[in-house]
Amino acid sequence: EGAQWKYGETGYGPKDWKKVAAHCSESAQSPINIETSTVNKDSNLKGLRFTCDNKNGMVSGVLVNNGHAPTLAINKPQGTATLTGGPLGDNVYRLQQLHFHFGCDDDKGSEHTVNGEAYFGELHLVTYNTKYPNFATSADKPDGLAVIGVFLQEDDDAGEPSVSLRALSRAMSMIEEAGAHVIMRAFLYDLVPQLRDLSKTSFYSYKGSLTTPPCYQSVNWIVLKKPIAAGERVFEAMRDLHDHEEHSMCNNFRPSRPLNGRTVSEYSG
Ligand code: 1SD
Ligand code: ZN
Repeated sequence: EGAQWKYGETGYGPKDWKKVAAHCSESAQSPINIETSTVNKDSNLKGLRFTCDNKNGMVSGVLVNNGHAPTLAINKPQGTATLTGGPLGDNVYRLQQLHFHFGCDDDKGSEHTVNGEAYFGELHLVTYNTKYPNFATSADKPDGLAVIGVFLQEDDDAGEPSVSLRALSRAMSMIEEAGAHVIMRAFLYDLVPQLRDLSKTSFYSYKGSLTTPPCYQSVNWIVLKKPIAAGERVFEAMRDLHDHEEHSMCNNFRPSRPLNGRTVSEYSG
């Protein structure tokens, strides 16, 4: 077995991920800092379409502590969602899983930053291109994945946390140890209200990578401008999660990678 990658400065932290996965040192990596003054306001860019199989965007699956992030692996036969349009053109992407990155402190935790500012956390909705047979075969293809990133902000500014986010954070108390899992469901339209009408939602998009090893450069990133509300209890539940070394999982974000000439486009909904 190879070395276990991790977050932080010691051991196989982000600076050493290239020793674990060579792709991590390539030039179109994620996350990035989004400088709003230099984004390409692309008037030809169309809105996205997000369609859920079930009413209210109900999904069910297994919430897993994989040691890196609390991840809801969606049981797709019971209903999932598709994403198309915008920078994805006619390709149809299917939702595979969602997971959270978050900070130990309230002033950092998101992977993407905007004008150098981090949010407390970032939700990732991971979708794969249905022109490939499944997630695993699409994960290393240049057009293989699309990930919707949604910032988490403290409730004072953004409202109350959703019922679904509170339910997810309560379920996290049942999976504090790495390897633990619990079956649960969530309502995507409640978790991220913008998903109800994604075609009217403003976002940034660019071509990048998985933010964790193996760092494949296969991701069409779609970062929503408007955050969702979280709260102190949500943050605390996340911070009680443990990694493989039984440390707190918090600060499970990769520092920004250089843009290296890539274009970030902006869609204003
Ligand atoms: O960090 C996740 C990783 O856990 C896994 O879910 C991967 C997809 O195989 O995606 C990355 S990320 O780029 O969505 N952060
Ligand atoms: Zn992620």
